[in-house]
Amino acid sequence: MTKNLMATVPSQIRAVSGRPADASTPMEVWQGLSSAVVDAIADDWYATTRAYQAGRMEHYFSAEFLMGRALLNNLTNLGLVEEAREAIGAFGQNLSEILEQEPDAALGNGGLGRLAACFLDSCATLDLPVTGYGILYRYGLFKQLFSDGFQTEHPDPWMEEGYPFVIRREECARIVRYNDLTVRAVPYDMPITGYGTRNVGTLRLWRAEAIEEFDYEAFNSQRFTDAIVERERTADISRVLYPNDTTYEGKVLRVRQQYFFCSASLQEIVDNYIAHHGADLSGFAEFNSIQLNDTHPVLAIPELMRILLDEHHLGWEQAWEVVSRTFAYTNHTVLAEALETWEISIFDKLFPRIMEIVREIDRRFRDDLAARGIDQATIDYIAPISGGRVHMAWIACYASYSINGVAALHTEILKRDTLKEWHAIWPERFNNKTNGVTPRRWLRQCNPRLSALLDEVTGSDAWVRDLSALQGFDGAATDAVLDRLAEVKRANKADFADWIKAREGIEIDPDAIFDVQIKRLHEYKRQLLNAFYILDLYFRMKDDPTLVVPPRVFIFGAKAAPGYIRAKGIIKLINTIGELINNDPVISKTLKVVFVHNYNVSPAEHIIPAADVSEQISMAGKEASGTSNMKFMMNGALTLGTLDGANVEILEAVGPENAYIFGATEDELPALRESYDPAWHYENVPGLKRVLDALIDGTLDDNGSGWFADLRRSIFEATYEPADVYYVLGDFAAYREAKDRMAADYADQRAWQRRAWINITRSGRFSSDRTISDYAKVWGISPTPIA
Ligand code: DL6
Repeated sequence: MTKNLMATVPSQIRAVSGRPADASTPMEVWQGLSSAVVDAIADDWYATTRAYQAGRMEHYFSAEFLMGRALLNNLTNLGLVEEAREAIGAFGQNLSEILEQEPDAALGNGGLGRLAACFLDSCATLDLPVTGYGILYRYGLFKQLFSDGFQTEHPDPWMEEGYPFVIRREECARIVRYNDLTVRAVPYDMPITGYGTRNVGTLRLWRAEAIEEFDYEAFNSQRFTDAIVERERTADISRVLYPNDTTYEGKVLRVRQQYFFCSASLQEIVDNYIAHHGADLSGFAEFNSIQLNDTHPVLAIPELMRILLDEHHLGWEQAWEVVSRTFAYTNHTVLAEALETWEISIFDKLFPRIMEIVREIDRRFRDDLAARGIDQATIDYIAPISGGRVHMAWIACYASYSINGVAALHTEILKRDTLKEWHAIWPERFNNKTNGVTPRRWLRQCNPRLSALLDEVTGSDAWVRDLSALQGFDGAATDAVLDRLAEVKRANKADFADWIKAREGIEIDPDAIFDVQIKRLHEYKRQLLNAFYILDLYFRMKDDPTLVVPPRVFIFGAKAAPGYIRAKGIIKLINTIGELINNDPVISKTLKVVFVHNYNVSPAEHIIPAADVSEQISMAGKEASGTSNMKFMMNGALTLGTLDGANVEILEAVGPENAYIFGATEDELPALRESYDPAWHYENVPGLKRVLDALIDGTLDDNGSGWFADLRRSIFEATYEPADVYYVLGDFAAYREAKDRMAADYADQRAWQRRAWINITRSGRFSSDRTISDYAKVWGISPTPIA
């Protein structure tokens, strides 16, 4: 393979650019090198596909795959980084620069989509027969810029310049039929390499195309608009991730998207079953299982029923038996969006036959539950159809043989609360699968210095495939190793400071504490609590110039949903606090605030290896799991967090002396809330009055938007939610104490490094290899190595 790459890179570049490699642009070199990688794995990819198709397979259905960049990930997995460096160095190019040419494949929003990407990496590494199915969105998640500190959104045409890591499979195209439209679903396959294996898995992404390129007759008759209208209506289906669904038409488009990839994928899976196991579909579930990544792919349930009933003529009971042994469902949030529902009229409009099947599922469900003695109110609440809407989560719970949450606490909340009616009837379906992240991308690839240290200390790279092996090296933290660890972090921070200077124009001190909160902007994640702390610290320093404050850089990265005004208000607030602090000639010597614009997978790869502190401060009970908490831990940052999601398990793994945990717990909150009065906290908790008043007294300028006053109102006034619904003021004192203590502790660098080391060595259970090995038991699949 090595020889291959060296030999093929120049010709692949020539094929892309039409010029010799040394006269090609960096983008062309990226494309040529990427094509050479795909070429190098092509035979193994084909062999893996063949091997998997013959046996039992898992199919991972997800509306999101937040893949990030592919080239370095593949080179890392294949052990080809040095060869690639050499191959392009031969004509004067620099690998790091070439890698920066690659756009992020931002085909997801956040945690759920990135989790799907980590899972594919683990499946490939573990030789597991798993294929991902989703949509090839033409535009990834919007590009975020700041204008006067306000988020602005811009299109992200990520593959417009050509993207060698997807291969169009024209011969595998399918037809997807709606009542009002028939489209072609054309698959684009992305190879998924694993570490230390020849197996290459597949992510199959469908693109919607018109059956005919355009209406030639209309075009010839000078009706140019008519000629292209149908084509554009079809292209809309795979144009954007999560179209704005505040309008009815937007909702119709979302449902169309969901059906689109479910239908195309199922057609292929059924055809593959027939090709290998014959036309009797009653045995389908022996060879196939489908994981529903949240409710977005739940339409696959009635669609598989339709295929079995109408195209393969199984009886209802027989078809339902197959379906209910095929699907497994993961819930990713306890927030309202977990319970996705759609107006019946949308289903009637798009696919009356699917709606007919859903009605029949609903009728039988009601009979089934009544026969089990369930009361009518419960039946009405959890029925697939109620209140004129189709309830996707309820269909998923009814049809799935397995239902899981994504961290222990989250699964308990599902059983006790969100899905309690289901748990009461089918407790055996429920299980927990705590999330994990791939140590290939999130340590090996993004932190080569720490990787090299781990190789050295452990004596090999075996930890890359078995992260739990690091635990045996808890005691290896000699002074010499801790010195090296400190050097690694210092060098990563210096690199990061350069990157920030170039990207955001802000100078930061690599010796300051890098305190990081990177995640989607949502009120429950409480970026506002962090902002209040920073502002309070600023006021404390202004009031008392003798106050000893360790130098700190507060780093944020977050996109807010375009229609989520309050979240956008929090972004504006953080940027405004940043302006105030970064421009203060005295305070800016000690504090800096950096909001990394357009936060995505590749910025995370720069940020995480440089972090000292991992902010995981959601209100307890609201963050299903979190995964950045795991990435930080693996890279030696200490968690400052609430007992929420997977933080609970991180704390269990590292022990209380190696993390900073604060705030109300999930079981304390209901009682605390009963007597909770934000106004009391405002008056009595040190620091809060000044901070909250700064939102309206002219200290901070929101450019006349009124957004800061709205944030303040959300704290004091109950509207459709209770005042301060996420308990920001309630947890402020505990947060301030923990964060101040943490900053003071940082001064003892040796003790800090020792705790960082424990975080790294105990991160094994947060590898997605562990998560996927757990899922593999539910899926009933086993490793299928090709060599
Ligand atoms: O399970 C992946 C990820 C969790 O780590 C986060 O805690 C959770 O917020 C996120 N959930 C979503 C919501 N999706 N829906 N629907 O992204 O999932």
